[in-house]
Amino acid sequence: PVSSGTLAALDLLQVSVDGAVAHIRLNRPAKRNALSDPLIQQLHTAFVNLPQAVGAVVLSGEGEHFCAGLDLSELVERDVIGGVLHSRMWHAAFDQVQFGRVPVIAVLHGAVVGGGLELAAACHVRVAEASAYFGLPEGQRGLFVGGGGSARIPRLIGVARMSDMMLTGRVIDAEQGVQAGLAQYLVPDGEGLAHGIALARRIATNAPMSNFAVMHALPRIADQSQSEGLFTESLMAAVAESTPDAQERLRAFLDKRAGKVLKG
Ligand code: 1HE
Repeated sequence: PVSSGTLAALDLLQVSVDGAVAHIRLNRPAKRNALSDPLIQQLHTAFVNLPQAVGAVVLSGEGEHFCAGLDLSELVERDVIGGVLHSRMWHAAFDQVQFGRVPVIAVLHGAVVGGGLELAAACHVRVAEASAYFGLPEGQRGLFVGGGGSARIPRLIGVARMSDMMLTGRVIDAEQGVQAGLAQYLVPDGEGLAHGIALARRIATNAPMSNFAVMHALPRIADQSQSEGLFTESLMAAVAESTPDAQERLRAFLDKRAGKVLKG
């Protein structure tokens, strides 16, 4: 665990750094890691203050569930402008997750619902333990998504699947979630963290420019027309391949000092 500084002061998160991997854990288990305003602000703070040595982050939840979504106890007194600003605060925080400096791997177990699924959708890779389940109970609660879910979740699973989840309250289990594209890895209960950390270690060995391109260029290219996307791709490719890092990695392969691409 980090012992001093900005990250150590965050009481609703547990942050530890081991070499190139930071582990950020939602730490409000008594409330099922419900996302209160202070927790959203602490997530924002944590992601903008990652130590320079960190090359990837693992995000998980303490207790029985990843995250129960919006803290419903805070909603009762909010007026319209308060609601807009609240949603924009979530957007600012989750933007730091998706468009920050390093890739984020979410490790999911138990409830991944409402705003919890919105948070997971802002991450770059999702690992689901068998216990994980996904739901969007906003319809049931008289709400709409406000944490970026309407922009991010259809990009993972399509508008039809998200509409079904919101309209019918359908809950999707871990296996169905992986099939639908909500998560990329399905692992037995208790193995998610080790799996997520192993992925993060591997991701952190990539060239920083390649990781940056995947995080920042890929989703934007997907939003562009084919013609604009191909042009952006060429620019990004030229930037990446002309870094000293890329040059050295290419030389290493040609000198037979680098690993081959092997299956398994
Ligand atoms: C909460 C919250 C919460 C639990 N806000 N306090 N999200 C939801 O609609 C999900 C609501 N929560 C649940 O359905 C269940 O709590 C769970 C399935 C997640 C977990 O069940 P369980 O049996 O393990 O826990 P519990 O007994 O229901 O809850 C334990 C405590 O956490 C209890 O408080 P206590 O003081 O009585 O001990 C719960 O009230 C509290 N708790 N979830 C506040 N969400 C930007 S827009 C996003 C919109 C949304 O996210 S809508 C979806 C909201």
